[in-house]
Amino acid sequence: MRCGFVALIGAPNAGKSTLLNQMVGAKLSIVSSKTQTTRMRILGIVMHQQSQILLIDTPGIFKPKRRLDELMVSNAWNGAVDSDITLFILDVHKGLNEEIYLIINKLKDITRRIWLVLNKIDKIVPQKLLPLTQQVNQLLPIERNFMVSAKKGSGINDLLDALAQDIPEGLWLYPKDDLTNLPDRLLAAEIVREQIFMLTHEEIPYAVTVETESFKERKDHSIRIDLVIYVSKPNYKPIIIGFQGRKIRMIGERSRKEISRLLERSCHIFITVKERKGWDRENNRLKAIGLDLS
Ligand SMILES: Nc1nc2c(ncn2[C@@H]2O[C@H](COP(=O)(O)OP(=O)(O)OP(=O)(O)O)[C@@H](O)[C@H]2O)c(=O)[nH]1
Ligand SMILES: [Mg+2]
Repeated sequence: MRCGFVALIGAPNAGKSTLLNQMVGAKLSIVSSKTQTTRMRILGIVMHQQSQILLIDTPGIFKPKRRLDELMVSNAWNGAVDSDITLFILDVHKGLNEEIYLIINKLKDITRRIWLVLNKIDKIVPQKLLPLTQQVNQLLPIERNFMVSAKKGSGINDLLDALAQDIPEGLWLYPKDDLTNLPDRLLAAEIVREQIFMLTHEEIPYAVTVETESFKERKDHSIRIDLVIYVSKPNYKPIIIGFQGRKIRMIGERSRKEISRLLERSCHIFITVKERKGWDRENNRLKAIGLDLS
């Protein structure tokens, strides 16, 4: 029996959450085409052979500007420090840039076992992969190299086989059928936040947080979930609500379908939008989205 923590570290948008979902086989971590989608650490549990692989998806590493950003980045690095193996996820289409060099330099200090995962290989010609692998290997003590397409699912099984064989021996920490330790109320709020990332633009997704206010099972076993979307400025409220409430209805309807699928239950979703200036500096709001403030 083996059990170990494996952190997914990389730049924003590298495909970490897509990779976690693909490895777990369930949509646990939200994904969008925008950067800085993931805000907290998400645990995904994979049973592979006789191993329990505990994957930690982390926020992308970027230059923090506000307190929320700083906490996102420190939560990501803590994920790497706590892990047995760190997967360094690199978007091959973007290649190396200043942002990546900063991550590489910090990864060196963490002195953990680092595996390189070149992602989005479906987007470039195969001839470019080897030079990129060599470049990164010259800069970091990489133990193993993998080439995957998290979106298409290619290369994932090889990565899982290798992790299953290499994580430390030990008892499983979670029941073998569990997929995550995240409470359903947090997963529900994240799915609503994902819809906001998909349906709004520019600064709006970053000015928003979502919390579940109540989560109740009804007599017919369906679930009623009341959520609140906090926006940092009053003029963002009508944008989220949309003309005649169309946007918020769309957010609610799409979220309902996703949450029902994830929880395998029929769900009823009620969303309120509230202005809350400075929510991104409030400890309680930051804790509510799963960030570790210490
Ligand atoms: N073509 C292609 N697109 C991918 C692949 N993996 C991820 N993507 C896309 O890349 C974008 C970002 O994916 P995410 O999984 O949200 O990236 P992330 O690294 O978790 O991003 P942050 O949470 O912001 O740090 C999404 O539009 C994905 O669909 C891949 O293998 N191939
Ligand atoms: Mg992510």
